[in-house]
Amino acid sequence: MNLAKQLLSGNRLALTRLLTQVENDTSEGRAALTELFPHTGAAHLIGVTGAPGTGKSSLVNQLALHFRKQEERQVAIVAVDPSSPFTGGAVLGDRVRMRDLAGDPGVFIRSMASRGSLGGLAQTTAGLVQVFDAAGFEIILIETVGAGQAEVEIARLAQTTLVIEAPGLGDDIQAIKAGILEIADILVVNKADRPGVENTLKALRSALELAHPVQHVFQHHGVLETVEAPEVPTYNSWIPPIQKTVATECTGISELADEIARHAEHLRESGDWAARERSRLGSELDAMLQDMLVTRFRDQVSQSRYEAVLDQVFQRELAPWEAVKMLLNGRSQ
Ligand SMILES: Nc1nc2c(ncn2[C@@H]2O[C@H](COP(=O)(O)OP(=O)(O)OP(=O)(O)O)[C@@H](O)[C@H]2O)c(=O)[nH]1
Ligand SMILES: [Mg+2]
Repeated sequence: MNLAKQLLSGNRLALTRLLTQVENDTSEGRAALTELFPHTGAAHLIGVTGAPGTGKSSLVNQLALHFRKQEERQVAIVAVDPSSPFTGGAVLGDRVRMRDLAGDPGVFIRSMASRGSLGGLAQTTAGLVQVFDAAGFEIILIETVGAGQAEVEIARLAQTTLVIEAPGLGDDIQAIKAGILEIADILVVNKADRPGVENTLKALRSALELAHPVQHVFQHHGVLETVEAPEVPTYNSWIPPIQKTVATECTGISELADEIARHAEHLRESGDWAARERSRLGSELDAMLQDMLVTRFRDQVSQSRYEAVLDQVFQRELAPWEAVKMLLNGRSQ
């Protein structure tokens, strides 16, 4: 029996081995992903991102415990270790902190060292997630650090993305960079036991106001109850809620889990679940097509011919558009 079949029959050793194959992008790994693909699509993927040290791993740990104990769901955790040298020790730290979950066969934790290109990282993460999904894990938590391009790409994988903030990262949340609110479905202010929580909340609320119609946010967060109903239809809009937590004391965790469930329900009711899935698969296909076409093209055009054409462009004898046309037409020569 091949690894994919073993995995589908519930073999945990096959799971570990397959994850390694996929991480190393071996041909066996690719073949297995192809075989497993029809068995994917059932899991709820939850991305967890935020600045270093905001408590992402602690939160992921608590959420996993919650989903295990309160909802008896199978939980997988993919911790994508950042390429950042500052948090180099995080994986080990994470493992230690994850010990609450050790020995529970309903939880599987995989830390992934990031190596290679950013695009490769997103692709590898997607592969690991597919393996977990096919293996029957209902909840897949994906932890990434920061809000760079790689995190945004990885967040696109998830149906629900949590952005974690914590007080004391700077006077007024220098951590809220452009783009991070765009990927947030739920904002979490962790370390709510620390001084400065109110400032963090305030900064987040005003950032949200900029991103969404003012009345919505005020109404949603109950700051102003008497604001007139907005003209904009609300049935399809989601305002990211802000949830306070203390991961080290398990405060706010079940409320956070409720918000996650509410978001999943919203996605399903509004049709966004399917729309996101389709658009994500579309970008995956596009990326693969581009890869394949470039590889195929490179296989067919010799380096010397390519250099010769580039020379002509450099000498201004050929415009780039003409050059591309020539190279493409020359493929069959
Ligand atoms: N006071 C307080 N400390 C917390 C809380 N949550 C996490 N911490 C502590 O903050 C530190 C960092 O927590 P992690 O969970 O490793 O944070 P992280 O965001 O995963 O860190 P990186 O993966 O390195 O970016 C640890 O010492 C935690 O014990 C909290 O709610 N309150
Ligand atoms: Mg961490």
